[in-house]
Amino acid sequence: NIAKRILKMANFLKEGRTRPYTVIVEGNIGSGKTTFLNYFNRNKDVCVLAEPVEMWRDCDGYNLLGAMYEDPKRWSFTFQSYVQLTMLQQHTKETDLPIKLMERSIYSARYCFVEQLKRDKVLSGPSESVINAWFNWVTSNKNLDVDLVVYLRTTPEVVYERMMKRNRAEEKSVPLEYLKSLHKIHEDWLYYKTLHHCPAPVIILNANLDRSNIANEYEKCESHIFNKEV
Ligand code: DGT
Repeated sequence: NIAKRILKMANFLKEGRTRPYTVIVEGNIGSGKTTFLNYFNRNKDVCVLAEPVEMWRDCDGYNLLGAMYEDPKRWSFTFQSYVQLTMLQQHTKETDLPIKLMERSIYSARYCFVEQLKRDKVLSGPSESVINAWFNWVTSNKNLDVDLVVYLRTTPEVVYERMMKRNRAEEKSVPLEYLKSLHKIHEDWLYYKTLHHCPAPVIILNANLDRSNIANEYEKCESHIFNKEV
């Protein structure tokens, strides 16, 4: 075990990395990203960055997540701008640990959610252009590279049931149709790779499994994360 650790560190130093080996965890709403992160939280080599949902619920006292679901036409641009900022903060957050594990990314915010808002004609043309201009600038001028994508693949009906069960106040009115549509976008982006650009190699896990059976699936990607190879 110690030898493995030393080897890993040596590889890390050899690569002369200026940033940690970065893994992003993607998947539909309710696909189990938080559970996945918690599983790896116990490892002392991993800096785990959960999604800043709490910040979205309280930006100077404003619940932007709630506002976005209540009146998407009015608030999606505001919400998306803040999501993009908080994701940028996560991507650029410094750590001395060799591995960084992030819940979602600036990429899924743009490639999945902004895409969805565009398809639903919720974002106006000018609003979309401003979001895109920011996205294009930061992704070209800052190092937001990732090394691995873990795609928690689910079916919309399963995640809809989970979402209803967890009963987050803001998500009460989210229909199954929305999850179906987001599912398709995730599939096209990370499974079929026909939509936008995939920022790193992808590992696909069956995240329909319930909590008692999911550990085996998680173990599948443990070696990819810790040996840092795909
Ligand atoms: P998990 O652990 O897989 O159950 O993850 P969730 O469902 O807690 O996390 P996530 O990112 O799928 O979604 C949290 C809430 O925030 C959910 O209502 C969707 C929403 N959300 C996340 N990112 C964006 C975004 O960029 N745009 C929009 N419109 N909504 C977003």
